[in-house]
Amino acid sequence: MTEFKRTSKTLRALCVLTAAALAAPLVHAQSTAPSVKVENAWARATAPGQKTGSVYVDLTSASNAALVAAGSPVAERAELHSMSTEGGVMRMRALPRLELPAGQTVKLAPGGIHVMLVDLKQPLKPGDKVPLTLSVQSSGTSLTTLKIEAEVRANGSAAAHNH
Ligand SMILES: [Cu+2]
Repeated sequence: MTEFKRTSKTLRALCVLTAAALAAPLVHAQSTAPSVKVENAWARATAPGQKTGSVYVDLTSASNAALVAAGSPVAERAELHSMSTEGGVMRMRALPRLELPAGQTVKLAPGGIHVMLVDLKQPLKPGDKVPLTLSVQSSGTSLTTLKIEAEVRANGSAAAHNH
């Protein structure tokens, strides 16, 4: 009698453990939103009448992800662009997506990848904060929107960092 009781207790304990083990991955699956560190977000100041602006930022994703879209209330639309020099000519190309490999800091910087604000509704003045949304896709299909603010810096300080 005593022996039987002990066995059934052990079985019940095993069942509880199995249930906990099965539940754990489900809990993780619910929190797959990519965790992206956003640093050094800034936008270049624009001259009155200038229709486009550029935003730069350092992005570090904890897991493999990709930046797939951007938006800002200060412009009609925001596009992801890459810039390269081919035969002495600067070329700008639209990027459909920017890979963010796990743990790597991807820098959007002058002369390279940037978020281009197209059809600005107002000039970007030094000291202003430009709100920006970044749509990040993790390895699955889910999209997460990051809300960030880019500080507007004068052209002069940008040129100093542009080699
Ligand atoms: Cu551009």
